[in-house]
Amino acid sequence: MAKTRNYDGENVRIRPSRSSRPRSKDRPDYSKSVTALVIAVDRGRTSCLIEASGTVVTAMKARELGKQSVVVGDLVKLDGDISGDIGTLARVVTVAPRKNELSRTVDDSEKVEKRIVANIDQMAIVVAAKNPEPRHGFVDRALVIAFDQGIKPMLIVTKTDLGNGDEFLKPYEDLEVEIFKTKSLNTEAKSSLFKGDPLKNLRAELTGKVTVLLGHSGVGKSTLVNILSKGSAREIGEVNDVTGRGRHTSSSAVALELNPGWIIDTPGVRSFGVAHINPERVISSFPEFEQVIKHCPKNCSHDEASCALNDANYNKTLSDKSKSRLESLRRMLSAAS
Ligand SMILES: Nc1nc2c(ncn2[C@@H]2O[C@H](COP(=O)(O)OP(=O)(O)OP(=O)(O)O)[C@@H](O)[C@H]2O)c(=O)[nH]1
Ligand SMILES: [Mg+2]
Repeated sequence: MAKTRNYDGENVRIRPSRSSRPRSKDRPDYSKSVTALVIAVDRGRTSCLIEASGTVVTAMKARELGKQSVVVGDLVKLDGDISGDIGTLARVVTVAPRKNELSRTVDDSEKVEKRIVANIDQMAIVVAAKNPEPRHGFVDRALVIAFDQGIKPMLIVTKTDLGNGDEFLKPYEDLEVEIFKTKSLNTEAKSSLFKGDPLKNLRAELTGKVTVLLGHSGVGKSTLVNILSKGSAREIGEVNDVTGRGRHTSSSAVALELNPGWIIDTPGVRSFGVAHINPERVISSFPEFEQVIKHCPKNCSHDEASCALNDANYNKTLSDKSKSRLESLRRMLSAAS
């Protein structure tokens, strides 16, 4: 075990209080610690993959990290027992700066946000064509977050054996967001209806990337990852017949290997935190409107009558596609406010 704390000997029962912790110049040297990828977090325990050796190590956050969160997708440094043997516990001693992160709101007042994943390349927003019913509000909020964080979004419509989802998808057709449809995933493995690989296009899009699946409970995220990732056995839950809602079967996020690439299954989210969205970053995903927005009043929210985007003459010049995209942009900006 690396030499980390000289006060933690077997005979010492009382740990020094926080205030008497060693000052930074005396802190342990972590330069020899090992880099790992966090692939699961469950009640304070993290599963970390040491990519160089393929070992999965269970670790706890070191006290020195304080309030710093450790989430799936984080690149961390591990110290202590990194053998990965059953019963051993390593320590997460540092978390590398994140390129992006997603959080969900914990309570209905939407004040408390809990980080769920970090360092992702793509966001797959999963809705079911039916059971549970898809909701535009959810998709719009997820899209806003993706655009704000610079994460490529895509839409996956599951359960298209129960409905085609076309009506629901209309507002997203002109967004240049890829849409994938899946059906009868729950019976696919047994069904002889499926010749070849019905998920071929989706697999191609996911290969070599880190993709997070986000969606309401019961839309079929875990069902999907079980098919996409060999060796995954995520538990699957029924949708309640009376309420039409899922049962929140998955309780924590888990990254599963795609070889190459990762897919992250998350628990069904009710809502996202959109409090810190930067409208300018969202608009930058719609470059055709950047020019006209320069004529907006100072500090324009782009959700007000005097916004340049509302100019009647300007709107007359727009193609049908641009009109539809502008409508989407507006919906997203108001979803974020
Ligand atoms: N008809 C139909 N049912 C499906 C399909 N995919 C999944 N299901 C069913 O939908 C239900 C919910 O699936 P899960 O995979 O547990 O859903 P989830 O999104 O992981 O839910 P949470 O973990 O609660 O967030 C299960 O009964 C699945 O069998 C599909 O393509 N068609
Ligand atoms: Mg699940």
